[in-house]
Amino acid sequence: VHEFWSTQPVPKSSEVVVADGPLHPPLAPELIPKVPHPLPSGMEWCLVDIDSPNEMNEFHDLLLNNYVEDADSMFRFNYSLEFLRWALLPPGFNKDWHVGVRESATGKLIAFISGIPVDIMVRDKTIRMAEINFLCLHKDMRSQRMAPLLIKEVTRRVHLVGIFQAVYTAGRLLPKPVSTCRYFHRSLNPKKLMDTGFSQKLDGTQLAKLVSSLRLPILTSIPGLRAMRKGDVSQVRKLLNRHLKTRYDVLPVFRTDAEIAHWFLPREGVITTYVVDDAEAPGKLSDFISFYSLASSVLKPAGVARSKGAVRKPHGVRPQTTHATVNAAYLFYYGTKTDYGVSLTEEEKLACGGHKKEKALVKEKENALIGARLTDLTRDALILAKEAGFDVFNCLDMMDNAMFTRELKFGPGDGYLRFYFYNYSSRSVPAEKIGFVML
Ligand code: JJ1
Repeated sequence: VHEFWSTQPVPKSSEVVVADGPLHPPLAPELIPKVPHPLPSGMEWCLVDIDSPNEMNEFHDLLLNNYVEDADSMFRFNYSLEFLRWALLPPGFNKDWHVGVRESATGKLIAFISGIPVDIMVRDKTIRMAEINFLCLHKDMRSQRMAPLLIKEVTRRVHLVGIFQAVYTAGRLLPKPVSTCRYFHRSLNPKKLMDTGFSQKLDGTQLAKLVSSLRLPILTSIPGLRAMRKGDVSQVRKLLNRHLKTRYDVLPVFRTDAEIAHWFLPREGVITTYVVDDAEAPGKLSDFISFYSLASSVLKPAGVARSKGAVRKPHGVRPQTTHATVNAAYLFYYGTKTDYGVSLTEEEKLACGGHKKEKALVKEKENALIGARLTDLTRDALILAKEAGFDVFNCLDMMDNAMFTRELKFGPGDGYLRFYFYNYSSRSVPAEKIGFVML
């Protein structure tokens, strides 16, 4: 069934993985081709220079018209130029991993795939990987078996620097996910979401009820909450690495302050990070939370062409096309010290009567504290996102997110995100143990 994936080092869909490890060992250098895989005639490989405004415009355009859509083709991701620079130029990036394909005759950019380096921990092992993203083929080039060529070419370039594992996500089901996460959405602008078809149509009374049930406080509630700045970088690194390592089974390792500065220092229209600067110990951070900005274009619904003579759907079922985009904030990473030093009272220990039960009770107390804290942090993030003009706040059911989605009135979406490894077979990981966010 999978003409391409059945030739690749990934587990078969039918396979139940019982132990973790690479599917093949590192390749000897002489086995890695030194020149690109051939392309069909009329096409050629290129690099997309992320520092070139012209080339970035071409790349941005390719994504704007051809990148990921929802299942009903009502919305398409609309990554901004500044966002793409942020995503593709982290410390240690490799320009050879910003791979494009051009049409020889016209020079037009018709396909793209990228990688960035990342250290991923899978349970107790840390593995240098390529994080593969932004695979995009022009709509006119679909079903020409081009995606396998792009994947093989970026793989070759990753192999050349001695990296033999990769991580990637897709909405689609491929062989074989290490984890499946579901999207959750928290409406901040219910009227606009309804008008664009992002959420269910309601009549006036229902909408009024919904608006009132979704009302948020005007002001954030956590004392000492403020935007992150340069001086916070090294504390955020420790807070984040510790949170990820103690809570999850799949997580990135942030090795340097430069990486934290890159991924978390606020960039307008791209990434927002707030820290909690403890009033009792000024300068000592207790928590942080971050979200990134990713709009989706509202696509013209089929059969609702606005040209003259178009067949009009009856009023009421026709989504209004007055909004060009839905502005979404996506929850990125967070960290909290809230669970430090949870201990049992003497009574609780006595009632436990066993080391195992004591540990379970400590975990339970930690979870209750963390859940309450993350609820407060995320509620404040919702308030900040609404204030900043976002229409919806999105997250997945990964990390500890299920601890607050219900109380904060997130609802499940119709999209899923599956996590995959290349050349690493891993036992499956439940969504709440995934601690790695892909853009
Ligand atoms: O955004 C998504 N779904 C929306 C819109 C659905 C439109 C009809 N298909 C959705 N809306 C319901 C919102 C409602 C708000 C109030 C609370 C209850 C819910 O469900 C979905 C995610 O749910 N997005 C996509 O499908 C986009 C693609 C996702 C896969 C991404 C793959 C990335 C690969 C590269 O790394």
